[in-house]
Amino acid sequence: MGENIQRTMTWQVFLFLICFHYDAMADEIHYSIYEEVKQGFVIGNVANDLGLDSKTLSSRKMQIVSHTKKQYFNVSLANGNVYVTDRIDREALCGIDPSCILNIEILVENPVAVFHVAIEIQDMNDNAPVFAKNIFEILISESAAPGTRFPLGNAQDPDLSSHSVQSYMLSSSQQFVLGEKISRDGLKHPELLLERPLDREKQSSYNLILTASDGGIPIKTGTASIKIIVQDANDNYPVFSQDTYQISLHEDVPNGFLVLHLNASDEDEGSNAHITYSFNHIPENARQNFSLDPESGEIRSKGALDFEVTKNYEMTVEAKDGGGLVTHCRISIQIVDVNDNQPDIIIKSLAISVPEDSIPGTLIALINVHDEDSGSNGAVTCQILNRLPFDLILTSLNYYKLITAAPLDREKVSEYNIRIMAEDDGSPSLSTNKSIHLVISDVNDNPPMFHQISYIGYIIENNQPGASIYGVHASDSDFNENSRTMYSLLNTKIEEIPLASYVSINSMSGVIYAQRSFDYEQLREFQFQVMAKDSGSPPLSSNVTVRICIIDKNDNAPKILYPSPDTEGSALFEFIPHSAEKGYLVTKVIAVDADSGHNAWLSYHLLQVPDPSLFTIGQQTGEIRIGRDLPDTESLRQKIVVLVKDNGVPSLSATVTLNLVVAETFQQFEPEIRRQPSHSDTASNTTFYLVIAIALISILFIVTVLVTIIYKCHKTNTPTSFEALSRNVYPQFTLGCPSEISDGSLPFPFSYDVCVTLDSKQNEIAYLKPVQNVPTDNLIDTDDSSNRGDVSSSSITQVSY
Ligand SMILES: *[C@@H]1O[C@H](CO)[C@@H](O)[C@H](O)[C@H]1NC(C)=O
Ligand SMILES: *[C@@H]1O[C@H](CO)[C@@H](O)[C@H](O)[C@H]1NC(C)=O
Ligand SMILES: *[C@@H]1O[C@H](CO)[C@@H](O)[C@H](O)[C@H]1NC(C)=O
Ligand SMILES: *[C@@H]1O[C@H](CO)[C@@H](O)[C@H](O)[C@H]1NC(C)=O
Ligand SMILES: CC(=O)N[C@H]1CO[C@H](CO)[C@@H](O)[C@@H]1O
Repeated sequence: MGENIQRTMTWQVFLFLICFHYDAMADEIHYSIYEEVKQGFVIGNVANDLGLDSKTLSSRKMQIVSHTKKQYFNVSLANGNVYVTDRIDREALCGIDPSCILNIEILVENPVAVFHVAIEIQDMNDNAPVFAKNIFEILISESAAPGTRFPLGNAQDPDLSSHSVQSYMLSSSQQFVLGEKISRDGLKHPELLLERPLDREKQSSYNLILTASDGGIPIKTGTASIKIIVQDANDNYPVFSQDTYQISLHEDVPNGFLVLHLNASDEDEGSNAHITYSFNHIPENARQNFSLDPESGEIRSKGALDFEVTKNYEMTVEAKDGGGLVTHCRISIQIVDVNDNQPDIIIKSLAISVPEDSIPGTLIALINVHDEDSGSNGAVTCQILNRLPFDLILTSLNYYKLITAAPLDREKVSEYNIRIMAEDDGSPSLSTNKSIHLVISDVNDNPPMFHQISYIGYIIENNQPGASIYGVHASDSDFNENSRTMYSLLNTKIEEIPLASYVSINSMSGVIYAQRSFDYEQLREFQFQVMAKDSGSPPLSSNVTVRICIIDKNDNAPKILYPSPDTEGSALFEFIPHSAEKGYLVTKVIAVDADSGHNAWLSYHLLQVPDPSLFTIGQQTGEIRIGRDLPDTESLRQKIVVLVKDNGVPSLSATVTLNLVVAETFQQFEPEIRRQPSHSDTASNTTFYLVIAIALISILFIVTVLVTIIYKCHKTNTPTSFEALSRNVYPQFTLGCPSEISDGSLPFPFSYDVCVTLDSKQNEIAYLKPVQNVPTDNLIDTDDSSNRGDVSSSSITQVSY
């Protein structure tokens, strides 16, 4: 059939459907129905349309023969209606074929006839557009340029032409619009069109809805969601939180101290955001003292920091992400001073010693104090710790002068340890101590000093020339040469004889030697000056008086003055009158001894006497008296010998012979005298004058002695020695020699002061008096050491006449 015919037929069926018109001109019946009509829908009445009698339909066994598997139609034998028995889906039967016709045959018997019926199935919009997937995922790099297109999947609609997909729509988005591409076969393909640039860091994904619509009435739509994932591009630099980091760091931070934790951020992701750190520009000293962890970005201190060496460090750190983008930051580390340095004391110049006569203010040392720290940690003050006669004076910044503050005296303190402390102002403050040892050098400011104001030395007479008498000693508190003492005698004269002929002195030891043998009876004492002079420059000296006392020795025998021993031979006659009674003083023997003390203490004894009872002699007085009444003999001539001895050890003695004549008158015994042989007249004349002279001299002597004794006794009477004793006043050692030292038997320490008078009634008066003991230690041990024993066992007796 041609196209025209087909169109005509379509028209006819259409008309038929409206007016159930049967086209008799053809033996083929056309029906047209919409798909998806409900069961029981009456398509048409074939009996009428075929011109068959409806009453005969069942008898003629009318039936439908269908070639499809499924039976979509049946026919009613009662009235000839054709019904739809099953759902008819045009898309299932015919797909996208635009014309869909089901051919069935109607069979009748009696007579057998076959009628062809064509049933055209009309399309209805029963399908919505459908996308292949519910969710489309699209990965787009954020660096994609605007205008880039990304194809989306098509939606499918099995309905025909206008009932199929007509248009697409995209949910609104700033970045994306819907574009479409029409393929050669005329199909519309939706596309995603990037309108604005993407930034993953702002929005990393988008969710859009794509809607497909068909052309039916009502329109049916299908949707799919589109998930757009923005893929990262390394478009971000690492960023530090600051461009410059200012850090203050105490210099005493421990090794490994976390100085700074760098945390650069990178908005990219993955390796593009993986940052590693490194030093970009760093001076060598900072590299030694700081370490940087490339991964964590931690800057830590390394080793010991020292403000005094480096005060600040500058460095640049770079952060680099995995994509190679780099950012720098600057780090400035200020080291903060900590009081970790002790002050230093430097002695710039030091006098090892200063003379003791330095005036106050003399410079001893120049001291420099120094502290490595800064600020108050380095401000140092200096002081002397111990109390000494020194001062510290600040002269200029950090320089001190150590000067003397008071007069010095080497003899009191010969050296000083000056302890100086320097202390800084930090908190806590640190200090340093230093000792300066200062020696005070000697100046000859002390003369040699004798230990006593004066000295007394003793020597026993008749000494050996050259014997040592005594030693003086002076000490000098200065040092060395200034204390080396030399002794010398000051030149004086003793009784017109130079001192040098008496004594000499050892200039080194101060021992005084006798230069001659002394005689107590000539010289009892003498004194001179000894000078001790040191060897300083100028030398200093001091003088002392030395008195040498010569000690008596019993070297003189008593000398009988009366009766004169010169007339020995023609012995002296003493006349005793007959009338003399018992106790009559016949005569008095007078003797003297040149020695003194015991050595001069004389006693008188009758040595030879014919009748011992007739005469007695006073032992001390030497008075010869008549012991009993004289016998009545006419005349009596007696010759007696008197012994005078002193008390020395050994004692010395002298004798004198006396002729005693008892007569009535002098004439009576004159012949006795005449009987004496005479040498000549002239000789007897001379003897006579001599006797007169001696008698005169004796009287003169007796008078003198008497006067002297009376005077002396009167004087010694005044200070009673018992008084002195009871007051416990011992006489001080005075510069006086005892008159005599001998080993008599008088009890020590008292001595007798004996007054002898010619007057027998006055007798002997003795006073006890404390003795001036001879200091035996004043006697120097000498060659003739026997002297010492003599002296030490001696006591002193002072005897005056
Ligand atoms: C035709 O089919 C309809 C529906 O299935 C049914 O109701 C009817 O009885 C059938 N008629 C005949 C003659 O088979
Ligand atoms: C670095 O900074 C980021 C964001 O500021 C933070 O999440 C992270 O914990 C920091 N890292 C360290 C080690 O401080
Ligand atoms: C220095 O001496 C003072 C006083 O005796 C003392 O307090 C200080 O600790 C000393 N300093 C040192 C470093 O020994
Ligand atoms: C000691 O005596 C000498 C001589 O007389 C004299 O020059 C000197 O000054 C005296 N010294 C003293 C300390 O008196
Ligand atoms: C490793 C080390 O300690 N290096 C130096 C650190 O800084 C001080 C003072 O600046 C130097 O003395 C060290 O040598």
